[in-house]
Amino acid sequence: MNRTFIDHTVRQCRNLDGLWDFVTDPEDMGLTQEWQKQFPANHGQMYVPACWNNELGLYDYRGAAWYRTRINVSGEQNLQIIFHAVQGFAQVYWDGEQVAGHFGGFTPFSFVVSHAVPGVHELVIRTDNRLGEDTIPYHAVDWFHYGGIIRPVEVQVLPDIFIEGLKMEYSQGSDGQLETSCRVTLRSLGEAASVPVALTLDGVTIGEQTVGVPANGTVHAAFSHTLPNPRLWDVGRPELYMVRAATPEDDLADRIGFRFIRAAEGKIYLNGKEIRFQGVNRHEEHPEWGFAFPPKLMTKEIALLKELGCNSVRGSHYPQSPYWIDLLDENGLLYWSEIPIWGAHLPVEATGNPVLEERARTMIGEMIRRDFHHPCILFWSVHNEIDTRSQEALHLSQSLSGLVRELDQSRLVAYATMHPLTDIVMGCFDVIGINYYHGWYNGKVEQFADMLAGFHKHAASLGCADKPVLMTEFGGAGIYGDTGWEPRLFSEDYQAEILAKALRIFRGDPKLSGTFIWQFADIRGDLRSERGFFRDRARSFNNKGLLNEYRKPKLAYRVVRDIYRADRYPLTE
Ligand code: ADA
Repeated sequence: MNRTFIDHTVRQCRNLDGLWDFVTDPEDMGLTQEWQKQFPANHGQMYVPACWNNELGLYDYRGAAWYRTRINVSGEQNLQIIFHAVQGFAQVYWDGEQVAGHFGGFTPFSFVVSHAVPGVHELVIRTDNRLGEDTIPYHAVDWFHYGGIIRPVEVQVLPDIFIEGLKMEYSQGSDGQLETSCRVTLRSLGEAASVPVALTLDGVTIGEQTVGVPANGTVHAAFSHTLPNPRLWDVGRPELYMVRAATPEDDLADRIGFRFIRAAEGKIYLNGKEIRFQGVNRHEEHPEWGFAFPPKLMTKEIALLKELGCNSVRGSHYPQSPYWIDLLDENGLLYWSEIPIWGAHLPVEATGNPVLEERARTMIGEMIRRDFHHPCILFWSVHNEIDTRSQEALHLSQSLSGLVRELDQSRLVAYATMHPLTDIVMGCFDVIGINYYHGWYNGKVEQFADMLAGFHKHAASLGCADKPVLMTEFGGAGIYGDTGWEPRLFSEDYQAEILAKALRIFRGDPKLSGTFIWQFADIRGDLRSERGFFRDRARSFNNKGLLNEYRKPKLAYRVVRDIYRADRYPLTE
């Protein structure tokens, strides 16, 4: 399942889940030997979607790997093949010819085969999950960098005139109604033609027009509609609508929620009501599935978040599954979405690399295009812990925040800094996130009060006192099961103590709009650092989860639950 709802009822779609032919290419011979034309006979098999690292013998394989499957086309057909996410740099071949390429691991890409002839066709993909100086993320990153086709590959049969896209925007009318405008993009794979297009909202027709589509071209059709008495989406009140475009031969549906976000005077308002965030950071990772995270476990995680008393989640640090974000929409939980510029070990000169900037701009475009209609997403965040004291970071922040504002004026532009007292980029953003680990990496947890006082002073000196600020990361490690009578480093007791003391300070600061604890669950990771204060990744995991990697609660989960559920922030229920 790619979504929690059906996005096509007319168009034929199916996922190519299952065993594909598979072979690693550690010597990088496949391109010169043209494996796309002559797949190695000694290949094995790999499940799609999956991470190859979860298979025997491939745990820490980083490099190129090749996949092959076959698609039987019965009659002449137009096909669209969608890769919902492939880790790394991917090159795609159809019957031996390259038809697509994509960089990055968490956003979809696709290609169309126009008028495929009947018979068996070969789909081959080469992907390389190595990270380097100008990859996103940079090669030093604090999670286990899996490889593979981590989300479904989908085949769709298209008519000659098909619906390529749907984008609905909306604004508040003078007396509570909504003014909606929807752009439907149609594309022709053959002759020019005129097609009738109907647009519905929850099954009610809100627009009909006949649209002329040029031969082998695309056209945008605009629909506007006033929606009286809209049911606004809100925390704990997941009011959702299905918007659907249809022609006699095709259809495309997406789900939308209507709500209004505003940042002003240091606060964040949702539908005019101040929101204070009670959140956690969530990696979409599990030791047995890697990044190929099973939908069943996502539903359990929603339950664990609501049990914890959360009203929000930060998707650290990359675009997460559409299915997951659908669940957040359906449960009235707020969401912070970001691209994976993980900057704690990113050198300043790499921050200024134009290749990195261009790749980041592409990823931002793909993230926003894919997730534009999700009401739960309030923030688009463009980088995490780059050196925001540098001119390079300022240039990158201006470029990326500017792009987000071009693409989407309905959400807040954010970032997370680990230099709150010396940051020079905060003026580019609507919301400031602070990642700081007093009580773990440095100092005592009580020092958070001074850090915040210093930050507010620094923000005011930059003319940014009116920008809302969130603690987007803080915490410490607790090894699951390590409990005792004294709060030792790495004990569950000490982890719980840090969080209880930090939350008391943060929730007492009226200038803070909320907290995202680092982190929801333990994740694999073996980032090393020579810096004395850096706590190593015991057992090759990042152990700062409130839950262990199998989603079993530590003492910290119970302590945070008592705090998050005690106050009457707008909770989900
Ligand atoms: C940083 C980073 C996280 C994680 C965390 C930690 O804040 O953003 O991804 O690495 O530190 O555990 O140290």
